[in-house]
Amino acid sequence: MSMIWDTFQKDGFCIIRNAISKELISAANNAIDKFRDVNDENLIEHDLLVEGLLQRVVNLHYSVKPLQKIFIEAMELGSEVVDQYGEATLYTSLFFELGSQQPLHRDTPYFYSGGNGGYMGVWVALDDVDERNGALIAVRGSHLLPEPDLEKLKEQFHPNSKVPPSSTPLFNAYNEKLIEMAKIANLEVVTCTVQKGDMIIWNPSTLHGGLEHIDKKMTRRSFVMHITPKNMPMHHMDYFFDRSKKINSISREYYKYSGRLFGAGNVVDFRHIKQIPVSQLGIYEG
Ligand SMILES: O=C(O)CCC(=O)C(=O)O
Ligand SMILES: [Fe+2]
Repeated sequence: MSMIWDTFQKDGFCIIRNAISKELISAANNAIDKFRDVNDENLIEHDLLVEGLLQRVVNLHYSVKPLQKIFIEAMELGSEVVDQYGEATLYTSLFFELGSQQPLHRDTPYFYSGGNGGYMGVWVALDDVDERNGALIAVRGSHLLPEPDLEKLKEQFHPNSKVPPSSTPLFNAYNEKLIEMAKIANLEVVTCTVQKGDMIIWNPSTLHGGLEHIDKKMTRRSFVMHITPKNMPMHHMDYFFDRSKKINSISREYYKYSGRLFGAGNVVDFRHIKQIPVSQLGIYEG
């Protein structure tokens, strides 16, 4: 098997340099500039920018079309890793211009399929990113750490009650426990310094996060693709912390573009605050 495969298995993540063509990255950046020209006034009015920048925009690829091509190129190049459980489809995406600045975490409590192989994160840089503008960090080998005591954590935050789909205090405590375990195991925190067009793939159990975005004059345009095989059930913390719950099979709606399946939809969500239909935002080709 190749270097990419070996690194992904051993480290729990891998960086693929020059994954996406420079032309496509430019086209995506042009389309995002146009998107902002048209939509900024409305976004500012609804307080959907942070420090003048887009942050945590869910499914921007419905409106900014070159992002769909980025998915195609990324899956082609990363195929041996991303298609290992079945051909990858695009489940959801996240777009950032201001870094996520998220503490180290596993994605599994929010992307839980009941077993291995349901989900992976694929991150593409549209800007050069380093310590100044919120680089992604990942803990080498943390995908192999065992689960902390889930029952104990559950009891601590939701005694005598069910865990809701989203519980920030429980999510934070779960990750803090893992960070502690990673420290004890002496695992290395890697800062992923990347150039535009580079791509990072992570195992859902790999601890990862974003550094502080210090230099706000620099943007950190990045596109994260949350990928799953077709019709993979995806549940949140209510299932992750209760393994007795039955996971039923599902049938999702998809559309096909350039040979790959994309989860169907026609709204873009800004910061989990406001959803705006694509018909209102417009479509941008780059
Ligand atoms: O882009 C980042 O800084 C982190 C994104 C992330 O954690 C995710 O999409 O799961
Ligand atoms: Fe994450």
